[in-house]
Amino acid sequence: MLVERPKSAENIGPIKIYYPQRIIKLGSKSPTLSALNFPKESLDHILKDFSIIIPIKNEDIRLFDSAIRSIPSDCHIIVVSNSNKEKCEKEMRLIEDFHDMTGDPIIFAHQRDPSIGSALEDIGYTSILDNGLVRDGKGEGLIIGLLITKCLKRKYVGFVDADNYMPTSIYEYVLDFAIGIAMSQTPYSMVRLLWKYKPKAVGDKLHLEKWGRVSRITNKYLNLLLSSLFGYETSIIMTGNAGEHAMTMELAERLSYASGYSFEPYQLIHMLESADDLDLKEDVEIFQIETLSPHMHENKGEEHIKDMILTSLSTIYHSRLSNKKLQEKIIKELKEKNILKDDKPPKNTIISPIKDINAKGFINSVKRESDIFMELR
Ligand SMILES: Nc1nc2c(ncn2[C@@H]2O[C@H](COP(=O)(O)OP(=O)(O)O)[C@@H](O)[C@H]2O)c(=O)[nH]1
Ligand SMILES: [Mg+2]
Repeated sequence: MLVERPKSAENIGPIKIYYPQRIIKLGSKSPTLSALNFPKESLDHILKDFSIIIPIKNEDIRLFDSAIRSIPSDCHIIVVSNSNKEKCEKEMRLIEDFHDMTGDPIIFAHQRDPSIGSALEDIGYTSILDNGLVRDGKGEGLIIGLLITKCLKRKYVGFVDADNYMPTSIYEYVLDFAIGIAMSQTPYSMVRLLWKYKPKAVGDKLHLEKWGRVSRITNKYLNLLLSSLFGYETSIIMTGNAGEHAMTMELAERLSYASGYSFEPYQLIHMLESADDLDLKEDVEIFQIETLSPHMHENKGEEHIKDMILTSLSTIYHSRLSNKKLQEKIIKELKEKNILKDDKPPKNTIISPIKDINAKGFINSVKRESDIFMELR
C-alpha cells in the first residue's frame, strides 16, 4: 500500500498530531518521493497483534455478516453487542457459522449481560455501571471490548462499526490502522480514519460528499480550541468523530473515556488536557489517514445526529482548555440548531482507565457465570 509521507504535524506538549495522509494506492511495488510503501506482507506481523472491536446495536444482520467476513484473518475479532434479544440470538448464530466456515477466532459479549456487570462491580470498576449493569452506550460497549483485548494481551486495538453498506472497505480500514502503527515511532500511537467520500442519496443520485453533518461541526470546534491554544489558526483536526480508529494498548489502557457517542472526540480533548498525568515515557503520535474507499453507513435519523452534535460539543465546552468566547460560540451553534434544552450542554460521564484492572480475572469470572459470552478459538 502506498500512503502519503507525513507532511507536517502540530506539537502540543507531548502530543504530536499529523496532518491527514492519503492512501494513494492499495497494491504497490516501491516507495516514491511522495509516498511510503507498505506491502501487505510487511503489515502481517502488526495485524497478528491486533484485536478488532465491532460494537453493534440492532443493525441489519446482513451488513454485520459481511463486516466480520471483511476483517483480515490475523486479527482477533471481538463483537460487543447491545442488541435486543431477538437480534442478539441472530448475531450469536451468525458468529458460530462464521467460526465454523473460517476458523477465525472471535469473541462475542453483550454489554448488558448481568455477569459482566457483577464481575465489574466485584473488582470496583463502577464508573461504567448503573444499577449493577453496564450502561447503554457505544463508548461503554467499546470499553468492554478493550477489557477483552487486554485479557487477550494483544498490542493493538481497532474499532469498526457494524452498519457499513460497503463492508469490504473494512479490509482497507484495518490495513490503514496497521500502516499508522507501522509509521509510529512511539509505544503510544493512535490512528484515526478520514473518509475520502461519504456518499449521500440526493434525489435519485448518489452525491460524493466529503464531510458528515456531525464531523463537520465537531472538527470546526476542535480546531477553534486548538487555534486558541496555538495563537494561530489551524484546521488540522479532520477526524473528531472517527468511529473507525485504532490505538496501541499502551495508550488505550492509560486513557479515561467518555460515554456513548462522545467516546471519540473526548479522546482528543482528554489527551490534550491530561497528557502530563498519563504516566507516558515517550510522546504520543496521532495519525489521520484518508481512506481510498468511500464510507457509507446506516442513516440513523435527525435525533441521532442532534445527540451526537450535543455530546461531541459538550466535551469541548466542558474542557478546561476551553474559554468563554468558544463556549459562547458553542451555545450559539447548539441554539441555532435547536439542540440545546438547558442553558449549557450536560457534562459527559467519564469512565476510568482500565490500566490497573485484572482483565484475566474479570473474563474468567464472566466465562464462569455467563450463558451469553462466547469465545470461539
Ligand atoms: N455495543 C454497542 N454498540 C452500539 C451502541 N450504540 C450504537 N452502537 C453501534 O456503534 C456503531 C456506530 O453507531 P451509529 O449509531 O451507527 O453511529 P454513527 O455511525 O457514529 O452515526 C454501530 O455499529 C452501532 O450498531 C451501544 O449502545 N452499544
Ligand atoms: Mg453508523
